[in-house]
Amino acid sequence: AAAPKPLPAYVDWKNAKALIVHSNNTMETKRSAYGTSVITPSDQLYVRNNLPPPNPSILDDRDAWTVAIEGVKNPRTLTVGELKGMGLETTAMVLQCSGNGRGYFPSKPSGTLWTVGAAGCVVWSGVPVRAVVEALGGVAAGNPYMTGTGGEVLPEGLDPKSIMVERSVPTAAMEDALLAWELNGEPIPLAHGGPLRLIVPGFTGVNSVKYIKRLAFTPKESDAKIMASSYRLTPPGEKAGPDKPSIQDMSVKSWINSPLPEDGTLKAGKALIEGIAFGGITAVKSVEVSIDGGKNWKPARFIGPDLGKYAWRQFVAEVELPAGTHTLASRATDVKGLIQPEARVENVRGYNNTSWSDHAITVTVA
Ligand code: MSS
Repeated sequence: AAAPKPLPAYVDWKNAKALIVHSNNTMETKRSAYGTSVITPSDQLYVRNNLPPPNPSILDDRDAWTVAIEGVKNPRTLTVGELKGMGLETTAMVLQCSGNGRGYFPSKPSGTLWTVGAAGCVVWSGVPVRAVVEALGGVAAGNPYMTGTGGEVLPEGLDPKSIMVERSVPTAAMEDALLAWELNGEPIPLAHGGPLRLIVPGFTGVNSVKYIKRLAFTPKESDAKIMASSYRLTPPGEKAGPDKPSIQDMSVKSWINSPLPEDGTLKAGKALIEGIAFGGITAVKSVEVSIDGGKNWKPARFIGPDLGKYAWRQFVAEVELPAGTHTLASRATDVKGLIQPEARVENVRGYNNTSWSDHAITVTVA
């Protein structure tokens, strides 16, 4: 087998043993590394950059970083130092790439073939966007979108719209959104968007724009490629474009982290099935497990603290495993009663895979 790729320099502080390095800009957490203590340590958290990260010197004076707030009654450019005096909130949430689970699409869509690891449950601290907006007189009329622009310096000679990271979400999402400077108790590392990141809880990762330079309330969605045609739920054979649904809020999902096939042959008898479950834009209510590929289900029990509706819950279920080969699956339900589906929704780029069947695992017991 080929030697694992080494960690790129900007993430040399990460735990290499817990990560699968796909490329310089894409690394996922190993399924076996999630543990059972709810929070994903920053050094095990996945990384996904559409562009190479900015020069680390942007962290030299974090409080001096500026963000332009537009589309409010009194637009202003604010420093991180000023934002720190405007309000404070801490939110635990699932950060998950839109393409997490893409590796289970038989069509092998273009893009990173993540399995479960482009996701983590992390804690952000920052100022609520609604507090900033209120201080600047409120959203100016006629702006149904909140548009965040990343601070990467774009390579010359290319159409900026074709590469810039700029995403629009409904203005209503500002209610729970943060302009964050802290991740899991530390200043946000460069890889995760420091010095300042827009956090949109309940939405897929791409909507939480790193190195945010501009937060604008706008009459239209951004026409940058990453908004207009990328991250769209495009049915097979059709062409991506603004008419297709944008990948935004997440829905109910779960998966098992233990036991795993790489644990080798298990001993027949009592076994504990462990995993994680989350609701996405709503809270998760319950989760069930199956040891026969989804024919029969039994309830699992949540363990650990409940960190709010945007966080994931970890679960455990005690089962009896007879000798043989078993397909273990988990299936979550959210507070609205939506059940994690058996099948993925087929789409060209392999987004939003919540299929319990795709995430099932097969173990051998003797
Ligand atoms: N931001 C910016 N500025 N840039 C880039 O590239 N990416 C995205 C987000 N944000 C970006 C941003 C994505 S796409 C994702 S996922 C996320 O981010 C990730 O995160 P981390 O921290 O993990 O790396 Mo898919 O949906």
